Amino acid sequence: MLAPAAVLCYAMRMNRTLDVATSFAASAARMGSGMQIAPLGPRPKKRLELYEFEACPYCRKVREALSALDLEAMIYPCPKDGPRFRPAVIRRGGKAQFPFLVDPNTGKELYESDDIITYLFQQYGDGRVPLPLRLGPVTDVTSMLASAWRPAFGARYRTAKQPQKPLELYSFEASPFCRIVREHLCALELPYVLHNVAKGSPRRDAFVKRSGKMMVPYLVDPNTGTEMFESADIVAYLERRYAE
Ligand SMILES: N[C@@H](CCC(=O)N[C@@H](CS)C(=O)NCC(=O)O)C(=O)O
Repeated sequence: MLAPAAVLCYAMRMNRTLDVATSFAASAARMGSGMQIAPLGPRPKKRLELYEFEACPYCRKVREALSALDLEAMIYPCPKDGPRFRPAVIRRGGKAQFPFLVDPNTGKELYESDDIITYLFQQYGDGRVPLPLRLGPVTDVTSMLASAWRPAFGARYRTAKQPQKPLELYSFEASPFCRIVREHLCALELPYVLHNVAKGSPRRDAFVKRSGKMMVPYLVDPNTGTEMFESADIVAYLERRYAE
């Protein structure tokens, strides 16, 4: 017998409205955390690196912090059974636990979402962690609820061709449309530069100059010269170009 979660996932693949609605529900569970920037501190010279997977509620908390702090990151997706970046985390940190943050500016390598979040706000914010990220069990439970709306997406590896150069995604964590794209990047284990452009981001002007309008998700694939808006089109492109 099919589990209810599997039935829901199958229905979502068939129905774009349901797909978007559940992604909205995931963002709503976190009350829009990761939509707006927080007070910013010093900017890192080198890009941060985050090993994570989309369905992991602890990883979501860290991605919300990156959006709030207007930080770019090199994202190494680590879906279950992923052959590339999971082993890299074990080699580097000693265990398969996610999220795992590497900050090449300070040499810090951290597990534990709360430790990572505190570190990021101390280093790159004003030291104060925003309320939605410092409510302990409430933060964790709402982040789990967000994942629960889309249980099977962005969790498991699907065989894919690897790009020579990492892709780039303009996004912010609370956007339900960005989530749909991140789920596919994650399942296909495609590494990407995450450009956060949450509301209030000083990067928005440069983004609009490049893309022509303020809308996310926006995917750049330097391997093919492709640049595109629209989550459904981006997903179709990723499937066509990289899924095997
Ligand atoms: N207390 C840790 C919990 C992290 C955690 O349990 N992560 C899960 C994913 S949600 C994990 O790494 N599981 C091992 C795996 O996916 O193989 C934190 O807040 O970072």
